[in-house]
Amino acid sequence: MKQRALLLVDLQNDFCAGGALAVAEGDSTVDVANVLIEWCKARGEAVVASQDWHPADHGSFASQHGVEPFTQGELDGLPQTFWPDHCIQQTEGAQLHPLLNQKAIDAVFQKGENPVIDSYSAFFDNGHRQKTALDAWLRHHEIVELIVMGLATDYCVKYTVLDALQLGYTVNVITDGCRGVNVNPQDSAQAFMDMASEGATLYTLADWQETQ
Ligand code: VGL
Ligand code: ZN
Repeated sequence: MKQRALLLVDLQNDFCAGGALAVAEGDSTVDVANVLIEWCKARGEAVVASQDWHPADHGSFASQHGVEPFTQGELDGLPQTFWPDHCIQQTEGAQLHPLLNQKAIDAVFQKGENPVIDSYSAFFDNGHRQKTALDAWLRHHEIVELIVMGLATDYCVKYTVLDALQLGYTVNVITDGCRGVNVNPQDSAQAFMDMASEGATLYTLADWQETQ
């Protein structure tokens, strides 16, 4: 049987209620994650997570440039949205959500450590210059199909899914396990359309459980 893994994207305190870059209803994704974790574990499938993990002086932070959060600029020659300081290494905000069933996670892959470039995808930085260990880990475990959900729909989920498709994985996205930043109101809807048009299959959790 082909091997499958659940990939939980950035289910961290700073993207949830009270966090530095809180996403509306971000916390609601944790219940979906815990259901999927049980579902995957019951089938012997792997569970992995990504973690946004920035140094305090990360170049994606508006504070480093003297500009307001959510403004647009450039970083390392790439267009960049400047964010509030978030997911700083070793801080509470960078920790995975306390209600997430973390014991069940087989491996966590950190990203965004390099201060001069942002890293939305769990696989590569935004310039595709450096790769995390995630692809090698998945290949080592002969995983060819992913179930992806997490935060945020319009940034880290979207770019993780697009890279996974380019790397050749079959990708299923659980839409109600995702929430977006929505700098523009339609960003999450557009992100789901982009993922689907590149080849991802979209499911609600209920659809997924019914059809698999
Ligand atoms: C994210 C903005 C900045 C995300 C991370 O996890 O989607 N978004 N850093
Ligand atoms: Zn970040």
